[in-house]
Amino acid sequence: MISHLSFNTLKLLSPSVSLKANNEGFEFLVIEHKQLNAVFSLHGGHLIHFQPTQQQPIIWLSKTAIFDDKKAIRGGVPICWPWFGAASPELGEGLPSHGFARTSKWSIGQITESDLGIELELKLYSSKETLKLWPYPFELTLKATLNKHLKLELITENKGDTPFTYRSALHTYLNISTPDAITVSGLNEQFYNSLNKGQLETGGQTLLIDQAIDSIYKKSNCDILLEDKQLQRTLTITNKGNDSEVLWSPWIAGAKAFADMPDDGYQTMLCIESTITEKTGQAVQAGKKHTLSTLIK
Ligand code: TA6
Repeated sequence: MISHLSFNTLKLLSPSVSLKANNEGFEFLVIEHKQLNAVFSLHGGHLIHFQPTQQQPIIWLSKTAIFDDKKAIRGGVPICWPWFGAASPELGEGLPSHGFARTSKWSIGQITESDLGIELELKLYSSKETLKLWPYPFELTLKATLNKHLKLELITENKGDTPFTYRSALHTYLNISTPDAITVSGLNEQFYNSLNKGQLETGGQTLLIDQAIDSIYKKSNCDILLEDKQLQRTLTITNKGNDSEVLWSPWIAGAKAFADMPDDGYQTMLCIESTITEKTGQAVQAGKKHTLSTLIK
């Protein structure tokens, strides 16, 4: 999944965590622990690989993902924040889709490890650049708890003196064997179909993947299950702090249209995202925090 990437070690931060750089100098946290392997890009605060020991990778990464300081990396878990999709018009023109967090340089926070796994934080702070895009002081923390399971908590702290609202996605690209081997269950029956003018539609609680999908499901009141008959595994996804879940597959035409995804890339990925997509957004009072999370077991 990431064997095509090569890194040079810069610094050992903890027995299982190294700071490394690729040949272009972009920095990554590389975790090699007896329970798991994982890689985070500091560009975007972006988990690009997670594989529990003796298991198949959980997270998918495009083999043709572009690593530069402008583009969001195709695959992994992009951090869409402080908006989802297009920015609201009052914020101005020409703002990046899915917010600026996934194309910003994050810094390394706390790292703790034990025999059971790793807990680490990546941080993004408001700056004069971000204040031009979004006029609110903030502190954003991605807290990752890595063991046999993957838990990501995106903690938004309002560092200003006025409330703000945000929308967001932990835009998780999951690794699958092939679309016809998988079944998704546990979804809310109602979803907004972005491929049909955002119309509210009713679907079954179980979904087969046999065409392009871009659906914003109302929040499920139970875990979402991704069964993969060929990999002989069922992933259990528990989302908190979200108001919806997004399912996305670009399918054949979408994959072909992406320069950073192989034409057959759609066959081995499915996005199941923990999201805040309601028009009203999630309010965060001055000095307070809100957490959006996803737990994949
Ligand atoms: O989460 C689904 C979605 O909003 C789709 O509409 C599609 O745009 C996808 O995200 C990927 O967006 P990106 O900007 O990463 O190409």
